[in-house]
Amino acid sequence: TSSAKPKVVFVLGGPGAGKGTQCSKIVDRFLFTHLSAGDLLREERSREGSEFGTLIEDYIRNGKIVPVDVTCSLLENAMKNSGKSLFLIDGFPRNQDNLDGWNRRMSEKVDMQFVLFFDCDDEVCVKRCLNRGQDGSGRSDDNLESLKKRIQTYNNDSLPIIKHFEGAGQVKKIDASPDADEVFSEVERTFLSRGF
Ligand code: UP5
Ligand code: MG
Repeated sequence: TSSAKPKVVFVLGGPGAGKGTQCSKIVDRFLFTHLSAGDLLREERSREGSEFGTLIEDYIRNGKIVPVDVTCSLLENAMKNSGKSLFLIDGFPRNQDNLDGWNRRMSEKVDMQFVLFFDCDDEVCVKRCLNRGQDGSGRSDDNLESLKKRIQTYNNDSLPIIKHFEGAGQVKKIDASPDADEVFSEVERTFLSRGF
């Protein structure tokens, strides 16, 4: 039956909008498992014997979006291996290729609940990522050159996907510019009101 399918919430928003920060707060408060597509790609990049390591590093450094089959396989495996059934999918789908691949491979296997969209000005996003880089994130894309490309990719490729979900009435938009606790209070209300 459909109720036996895993439930998925897509968590979207610009680079540095606070997707990861809010997802860890959601996990502390609700019964969700957090799967960050970016984290899974960074893990795969450094996995010994991975055939995708070089490709992933090139895409990430240049703010380009990795071909969907790579990302979708990582997400599907992570879902299976977790043994869990309630997922936050953070940072995916972020372009049409991602959405098409997901629809082809996964949409029948899960129940997508809604899209949590963290809305934040580009300047705030860039500043947060640069600060994180200066604090020693170790991320090869937390520099101004990569960030310009990440923001451009977000505006050109990812926002249209969010618009697509908005048109289908599936988006809960949250102002991501206040401090993280204030953002979370709205996030918490959102999940509570949906019965989680
Ligand atoms: N911070 C967070 N919230 C704050 C707040 N309210 N006020 C002040 N500061 C706040 O936060 C970023 C920084 O801001 C942190 O220092 C935090 O303390 C602070 P974070 O929660 O990490 O934001 P997040 O939105 O998760 O930012 P992230 O940099 O992870 O977003 P991206 O979407 O850019 O990164 P991701 O890891 O998802 O993807 C990286 C790259 O992987 C992509 O550019 C792409 O090349 C590749 N990728 C794919 O190809 N396909 C995918 O499906 C996914 C990724
Ligand atoms: Mg993140």
